[in-house]
Amino acid sequence: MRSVGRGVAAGAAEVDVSRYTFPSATLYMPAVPGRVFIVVPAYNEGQRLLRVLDDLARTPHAVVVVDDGSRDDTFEVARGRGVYALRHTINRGQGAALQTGISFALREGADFIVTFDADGQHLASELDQLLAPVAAGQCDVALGNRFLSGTSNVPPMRKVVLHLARLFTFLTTGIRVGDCHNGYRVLSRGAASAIYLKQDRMAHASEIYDQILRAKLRFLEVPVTIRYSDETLAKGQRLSNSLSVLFQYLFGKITQ
Ligand SMILES: Nc1nc2c(ncn2[C@@H]2O[C@H](COP(=O)(O)OP(=O)(O)O)[C@@H](O)[C@H]2O)c(=O)[nH]1
Ligand SMILES: [Mg+2]
Repeated sequence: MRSVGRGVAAGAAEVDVSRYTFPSATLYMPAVPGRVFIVVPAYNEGQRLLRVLDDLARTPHAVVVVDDGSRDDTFEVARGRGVYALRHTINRGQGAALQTGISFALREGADFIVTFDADGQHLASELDQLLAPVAAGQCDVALGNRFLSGTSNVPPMRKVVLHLARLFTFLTTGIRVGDCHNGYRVLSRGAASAIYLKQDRMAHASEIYDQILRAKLRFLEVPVTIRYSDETLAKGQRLSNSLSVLFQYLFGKITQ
């Protein structure tokens, strides 16, 4: 989207670049009022991460990969792509990887923080529609919802797990969210500063709603596509994990 040349891209603002190298060129920037950092938690994603970074390279935003102690070449893939590459020396879980990336992005001056999975289930082409309401100040947090889009091929068993998770989140936090285990989100700087994930593993997905409520953050749900393939189904979360996530969440609440 960042391009040097003639013609006006839709929704883009013209920037005077006469002080840059090519005095006659015009630079078009996307209409996001601030710096966007895309945080990508990654655990043993190797070649899948490579494809995700190619997809994200089409956006003009900074990318932060947090390798969560992978045993494969995930870290080398990230480093080879010239993105920010952080590494946990041991596997700590998706919640911890997200918090590491969010803290880093805040420290680097991010105005908006996107969370984006490393396994190819999210589409970079849908980022602008998630960013728009946060950039326009309509909400502090935009949450992806795969059930609003009609373009996600969610397998029936996954639907059951996700609806149980939704019920659980409603019973424990009172918050009504249609797709509470969706990792595609955008946070304003203020929202990201108000949230601190202490649940290292998957229970952070419920914990984040406690914090959204406590900090009185305004949220909106935005339709997104979640792509399922044999590869992602073989490695993703299953019903059998749900009990352990439930236990982690309740244990975290008691001990916090
Ligand atoms: N499963 C798992 N994923 C992790 C971990 N740390 C980071 N991640 C990343 O978190 C994202 C979501 O994980 P995934 O297992 O695909 O969950 P699902 O898409 O919700 O079924 C992926 O980008 C993973 O690479 C971890 O310890 N376990
Ligand atoms: Mg996944």
